[in-house]
Amino acid sequence: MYDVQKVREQFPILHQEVNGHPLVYLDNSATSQKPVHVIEALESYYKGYNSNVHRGVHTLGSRATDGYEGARDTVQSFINAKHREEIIFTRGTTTALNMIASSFGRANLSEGDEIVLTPMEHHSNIIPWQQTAKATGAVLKYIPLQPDGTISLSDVEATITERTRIVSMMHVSNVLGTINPVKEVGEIAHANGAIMVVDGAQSAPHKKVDVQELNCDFFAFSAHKMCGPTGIGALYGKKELLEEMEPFEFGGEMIDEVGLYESTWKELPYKFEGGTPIIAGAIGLAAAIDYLEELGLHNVEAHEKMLVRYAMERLREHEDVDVYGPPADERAGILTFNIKGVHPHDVATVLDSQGVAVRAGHHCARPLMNWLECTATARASFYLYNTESDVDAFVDALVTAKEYFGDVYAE
Ligand code: 7TS
Repeated sequence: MYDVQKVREQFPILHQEVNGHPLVYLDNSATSQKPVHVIEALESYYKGYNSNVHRGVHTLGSRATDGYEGARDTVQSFINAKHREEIIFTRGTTTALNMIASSFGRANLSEGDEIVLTPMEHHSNIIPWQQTAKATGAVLKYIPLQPDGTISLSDVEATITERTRIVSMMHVSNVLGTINPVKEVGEIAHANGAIMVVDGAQSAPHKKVDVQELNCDFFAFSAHKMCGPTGIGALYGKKELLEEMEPFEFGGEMIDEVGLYESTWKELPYKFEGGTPIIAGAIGLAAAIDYLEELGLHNVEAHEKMLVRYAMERLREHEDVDVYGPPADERAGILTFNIKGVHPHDVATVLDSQGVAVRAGHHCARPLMNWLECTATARASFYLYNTESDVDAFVDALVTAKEYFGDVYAE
């Protein structure tokens, strides 16, 4: 295990007061904070070797290229991809999922083919598939949710058929914290001739991911949720699938030959990285991965499990707080809740007045909100630098919110 106080020293942003209280940052599922190691990696790139990549013979250009391509190696080993060219840098999870839906989906789906999703997906794993379904005549099917917000493999078996071409599912729910059995779902998908796409936005930052072990066909994640910068993420795809896909964006950097009427593309991974790539972002992502690996993802996962267990235990005393999703031992460090009769935006506003940052809203998961039969929820999400005293501050602030709204409603 690591020393969480030492870890906190590495995150300058955490050491401030917000509204007269020490900041308690519990909005990590939206984005995480950045350690000095990552901030310094970005600074040293911009101060010392900022240059475009893959082109010049000059020294700064070579250093930038080494940084950028080295980052690809770092991501490859982080998720244990078999080949480095299976790692495509993208703007983030959203872009990666759009690339799959567009480049793979449109080329491989026809009338009546099925795309299987779950109702707990983030909008970025629903809308691209809706668009692809409209363009190809494919149909969307949803694996139903159990009352605790999990899925059962027998429902997966019943939903996936021989007409299913694509199964796309989040690894960990950004709302309920549900951990989906994506390996087992992938086995069922493959047995029916479908591919398995995993949205790893909420898993890669928090647990060890091995794409060969999961045997998924595509895996997407974002750097900003794992101590890295915004504007970069990665798409992993099995080489044989990426090779048969058309590029998603066309222009500089991704071409081989260009004529007036016809052009050809570079080999993987470059055919998917049109334009000047996200150089600083990739360098920042690699620094974030180094940082996470030094702490150990198993330790990060265990730390967050401890926090969510403690938070759920403390909330058990409060019968007027509804917590959604599976039991503490079966979920990631995400806790979505409502105080009965109080709008979650009001809850989040009172929490903010106590220095506690949580998210309120639909969390880009409107179909899941419909399933929960509420329009919005509040959400506390933990990361490697949160502490038990953050949980205490959160619960104390909730009590303040309850008292405040109890008084308001009593008037
Ligand atoms: N998939 C999941 C499961 C997510 O949680 C998110 C972002 C995305 C995809 C999209 O990632 P992006 O980096 O491309 O934006 N989730 C959230 C959230 O829960 N609150 O703010 C963003």
